[in-house]
Amino acid sequence: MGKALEGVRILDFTHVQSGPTCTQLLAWFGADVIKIERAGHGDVTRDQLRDIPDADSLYFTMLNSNKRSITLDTKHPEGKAVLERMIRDCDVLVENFAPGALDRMGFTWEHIHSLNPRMIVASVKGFGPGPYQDCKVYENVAQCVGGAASTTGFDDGPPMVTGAQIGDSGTGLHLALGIVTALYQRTMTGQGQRVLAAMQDGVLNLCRVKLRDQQRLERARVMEEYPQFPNGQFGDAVPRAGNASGGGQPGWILKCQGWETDPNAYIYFITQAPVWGSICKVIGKPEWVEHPDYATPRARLPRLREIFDTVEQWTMTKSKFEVMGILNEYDIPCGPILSMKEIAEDMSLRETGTIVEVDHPKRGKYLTVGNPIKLSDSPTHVERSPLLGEHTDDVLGEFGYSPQQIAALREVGAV
Ligand code: CAO
Repeated sequence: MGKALEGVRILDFTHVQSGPTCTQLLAWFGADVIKIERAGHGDVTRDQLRDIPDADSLYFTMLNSNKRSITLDTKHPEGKAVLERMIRDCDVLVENFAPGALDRMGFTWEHIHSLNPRMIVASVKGFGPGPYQDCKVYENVAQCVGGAASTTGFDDGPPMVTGAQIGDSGTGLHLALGIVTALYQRTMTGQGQRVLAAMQDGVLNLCRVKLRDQQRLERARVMEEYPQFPNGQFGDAVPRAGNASGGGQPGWILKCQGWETDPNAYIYFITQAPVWGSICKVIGKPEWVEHPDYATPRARLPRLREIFDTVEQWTMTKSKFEVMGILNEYDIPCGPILSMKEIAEDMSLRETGTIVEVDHPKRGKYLTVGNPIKLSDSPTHVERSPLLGEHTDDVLGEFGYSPQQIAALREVGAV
């Protein structure tokens, strides 16, 4: 079976996390992703957070599957010439350098476009055009400036960042969508274009429910589904909502059996309106079904604390998986808090290819997250990440360089 992006050639100048997430996805969909790295160093994550001496880190290997690696000094005159030749023959250039770095290398949009008018140039930057456009940005900076940190955590605590890499991997996803969209438009226009995914914008896109709430707060001064209602104070900005749900169905994290010693013995419980009767039955409160203080979602809003405390008295008598089993029988939405250990050992995720075991010549076997997007006619086979410069000779050969010419480029330090 073929792959969706077969025939698309990508020059991958990405490093760290945001850009590599994007190009890894494109590689999984069948694009030929050629990662261009600095000789001797490569992507800085190759040796960050290393768990095995001298072997590429999990940080790197889990973000660079299915790519080929070449080393090229793009500041060397002969390296520039190689890059120009590659640009003429590729479809997309992806980069997440600090602002201006590609221009400083001499590869402005105008120059790239003149070499290959069909080329799409895709960039991750911290901010879009404006006062902060020149700033370097990492994951947690993006979470802070995109509205995630101010709205995450508990009301009586400081702003908090989340473990989900919404700034980096989230922006990589946005960029990948921009690239395939530009490829689609190119089929009609024949022209490449620039694609920009700013990390602040990507995080804000994922936080749009909080911008919704900002406007609701300005109009109503309170938000009844927030834990601050009815007892706490609302200020003039969206407060941190603890574990309250971001939607219209109230939810909270509740203790389960073993919570005293197991930090993950908890379950997310949602009091979804259509199954309120079942919830009352399961937790042993049949009188709440008709009681005017509890019967409707509106009546329940000022009593959510009491309701969740009561549900918790029931969840604490069972393990989180027992609770889930019972609630599923009644179609009551819930989610056990799974530890990374439990996820890593979950065989159903292995069967779907969401978690994959890969073999690597230097590190041996390791687990990685496979393609979370499943296409019925474009299967993903996750392959290990490349060693630094592993494919330099092969790739340069494909772009017309003879072994002698490659040796000469190596001699002068261009590759
Ligand atoms: N040959 C020659 N030079 C190369 C090269 C190559 N193959 N690859 C990279 N370089 C050079 C760049 O041209 C740049 O040189 P100048 O500073 O002289 O222009 C230099 O390497 C460093 O690149 P950088 O500025 O991108 O790297 P940094 O470590 O200083 O900054 C980061 C890292 C992530 C903060 C910055 O790249 C950035 O803000 N990127 C955009 C936002 C982003 O993606 N952030 C997410 C990172 S993951 O949390």
